[in-house]
Amino acid sequence: MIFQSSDPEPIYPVVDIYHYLESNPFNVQPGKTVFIDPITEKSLTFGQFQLETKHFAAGLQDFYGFQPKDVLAIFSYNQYDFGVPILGTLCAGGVVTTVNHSYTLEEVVHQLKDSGASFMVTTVDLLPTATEAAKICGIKREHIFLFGGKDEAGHKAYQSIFAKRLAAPVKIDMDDIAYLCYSSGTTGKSKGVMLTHRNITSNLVQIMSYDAEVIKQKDLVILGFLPLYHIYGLMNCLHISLITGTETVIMPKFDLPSFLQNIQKYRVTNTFIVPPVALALAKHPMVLDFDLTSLRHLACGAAPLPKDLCQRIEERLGVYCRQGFGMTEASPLVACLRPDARGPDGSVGPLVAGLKAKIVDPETGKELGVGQAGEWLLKGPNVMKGYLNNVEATKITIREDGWMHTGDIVYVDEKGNWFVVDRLKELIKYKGFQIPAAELEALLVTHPKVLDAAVIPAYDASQATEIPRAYVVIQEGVVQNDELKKEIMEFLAARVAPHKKLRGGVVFTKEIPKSASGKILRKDIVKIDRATDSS
Ligand code: 4UU
Repeated sequence: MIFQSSDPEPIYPVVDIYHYLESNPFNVQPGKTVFIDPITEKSLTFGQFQLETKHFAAGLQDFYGFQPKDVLAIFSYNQYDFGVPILGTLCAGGVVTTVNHSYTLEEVVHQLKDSGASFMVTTVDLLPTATEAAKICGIKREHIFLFGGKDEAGHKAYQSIFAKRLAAPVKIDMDDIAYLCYSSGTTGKSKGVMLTHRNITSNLVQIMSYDAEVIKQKDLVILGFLPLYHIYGLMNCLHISLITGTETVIMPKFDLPSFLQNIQKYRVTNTFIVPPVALALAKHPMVLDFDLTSLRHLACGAAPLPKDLCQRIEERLGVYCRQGFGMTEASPLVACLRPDARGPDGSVGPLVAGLKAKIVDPETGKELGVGQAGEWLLKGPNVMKGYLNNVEATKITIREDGWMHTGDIVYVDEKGNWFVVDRLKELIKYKGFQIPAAELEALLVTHPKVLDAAVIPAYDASQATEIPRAYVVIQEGVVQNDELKKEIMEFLAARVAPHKKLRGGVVFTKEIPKSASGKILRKDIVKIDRATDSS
């Protein structure tokens, strides 16, 4: 049985991302502010944004020989002008890969190498990691530019390479890659998700078609604190802002007091949150110290939202918080509750228009119907082209029949509202950030005292988030005590970005259960863990 939205199939753009975004708001309101830095109060209007992207694109071409399909990496925390080098690169026919700014050297190297990046924009404080990684990956020193507006430490600000001329249009095919966002998908290490111009522009139209009621309101202000390197922030706090002409306040990173202060100061109407922020809005006493009456629209996604939180937020703030479901591989929005109609508690809402879905039994592949839980399969113009340089992983995820396997277990009710009940894939989500279990396992077994390891999601209700917990088999004769647990946690912490730390702790075990083919039987460990977890 194939499920789809009851809304008509949207009319998709047939122009590349840059020209699609440019076709709408820039020319209409060139003087309107689009991005604001709440700390320095620096801002960009649409007109400035449009000019700067084109000067940057021309600078890349004229002074650095930038060619279509060249890859530029953005390795930075949020900046109010984050979008300039990104859209500039797309305008020049290039590809953008966005790198998590908290990554370790090894993690950055993995992404730069894998994506084939030959240019980078970063910040002064990230330069030690950026330059070291660039050296290892063969990226020229002079190809590393800076955010912050100043030439520093021998590197040019990206504004310093602006050409006098504006870039001329480059021929771009709709199926050319625009973004390489990294995701672990259903299994293994993080992989380059190839998102094309068609994927992104289609999802923009899909989002806008169900959110038409919201977009019509011309006086909106978005607060963007989600990391812009991740597809959730990249789409909602950058592309949507540009296409809808919405003023957007870009926070460098999240902290609760600044978040609340910014809503009050800028009379923010819309913000996109993750479950731990929903928890704070529902329960934290500090929330009541601020005037949040400007808020009209709250959307929450990236990880499961505990059921009662939306109701508590509405009781407290008078704002309906609707849940959405996205994934990098779907560019990203798959389903979301409507702004104008209440969905059932705990649901991620109906599918976006133009996206088809099936539910299949993960064991037998048999198609299931309404009310039956199984793996969510998707097909539509927003589904990725595949994983870069990884035919195997692509084949496992997008099967021959064209259906993409999400690795999520869901069911749908008779009204077309979807519910996520479990995750089949290895992925663990800490506050919405991806933690590939296989990556941590591979590192753990390099510890001299660890024989074998499996990492599973535990849950921390006090923060409304999953946390990774390691089950480890220790070498014979080694004393197993709290000291050793600490040693293993510190060993891992020194090798991964902070969000991947073993916050769920270490559990000693005699054996890691595995299938005949050697696959870790994670579900069996999770079952034991849930039965014994007293935390
Ligand atoms: C249970 O998390 C994202 C994208 C999130 C997003 C984007 C645009 C949310 C709303 C929006 O408007 O992408 P990834 O690739 O980091 O992680 C994808 C995985 C999913 O497969 C699922 O396992 O994150 C999990 N996930 C959720 N799980 C995402 N949203 C939800 C959710 N409930 N609401």
